[in-house]
Amino acid sequence: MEATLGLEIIEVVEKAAIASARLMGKGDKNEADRVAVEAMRERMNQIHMRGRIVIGEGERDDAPMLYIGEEVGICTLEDAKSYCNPDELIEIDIAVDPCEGTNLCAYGQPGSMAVLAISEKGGLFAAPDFYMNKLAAPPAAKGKVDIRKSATENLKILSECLDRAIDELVVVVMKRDRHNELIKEIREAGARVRLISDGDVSAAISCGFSGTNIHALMGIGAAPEGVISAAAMRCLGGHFQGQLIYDPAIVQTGLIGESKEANIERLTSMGIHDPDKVYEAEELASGETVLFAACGITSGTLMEGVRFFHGGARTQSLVISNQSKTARFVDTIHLMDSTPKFIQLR
Ligand code: VTB
Repeated sequence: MEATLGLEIIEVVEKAAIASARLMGKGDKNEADRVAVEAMRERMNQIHMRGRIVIGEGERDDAPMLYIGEEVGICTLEDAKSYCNPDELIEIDIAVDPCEGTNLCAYGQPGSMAVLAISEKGGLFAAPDFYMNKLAAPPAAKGKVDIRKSATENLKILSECLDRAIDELVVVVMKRDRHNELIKEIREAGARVRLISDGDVSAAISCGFSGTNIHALMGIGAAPEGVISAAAMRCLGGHFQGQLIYDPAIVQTGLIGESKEANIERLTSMGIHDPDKVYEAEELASGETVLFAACGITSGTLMEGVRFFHGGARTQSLVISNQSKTARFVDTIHLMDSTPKFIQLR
């Protein structure tokens, strides 16, 4: 899968990032998202693959493109057998977030990116559109920290695993009222908190790399993006756990339906019989082959954002594979004018 898709998926996230970046700072998050979706889908449909969106822009009725269940790729066409080779006809599942951190992009803030994860059919958990409590930590703490433990306990474990004092640790938390207690606890335990307004995928994955000065992500974000983060963290050998949040009182938004009971019913109808289950990275991204790709829209901890120049743009992407055990940072210059231009190296 990596051999056939590796390079192509870089272009998929690059195209989405460039499209969104043109709207960076324009204050319109819906438009920044819409153009990313369109660009991502267009490039995906040029790939010789048989893909199905398992995490996307929502259900078919409210998302016209990259909706859950949409088939993408040339080999999904009826006569595909005549021009796609057997490898390309293998069904694959795709999780996408064409503009993760739409607000960040719309307001020119750091950390938005175009992102996707791919696995063989059934290899990615089709997370419902709920919230998820998340815990991400570096590989050294994998399996040692635990989302069922308190933040205080986890920080002690983290400090031992990373051989640092607690006050040398940085925990990323999204700035939301629902996290007020958590933030207080982390500070009281002695660690430092980096509050972000949006974009917990980038924060989770940053825990997988040393040198980012991010040692944990804690708190509640969206569940579908949790699967994408888990895919990357599984490849990187980092720690990632997620637990669905279905009680509207906990997230303090009406976005997940009016009552806890109705939400449990919805989860049951989707085949989730233990709504309190703690999912490990290996369960959220269980496939034998897992590929992750991201491209910076605005600059963040891991990647530079899109930089436009006269006649082109420069992007930085990250492709992670559990098969080749690689994390590749790809620096690309896109020449969009018909007349080639002098390329500036740095
Ligand atoms: C967003 C977004 C995050 O979670 O905030 C969302 O920025 C859900 O939280 O990156 P709210 O509804 O409170 O905004 C993420 O999308 C991803 O988990």
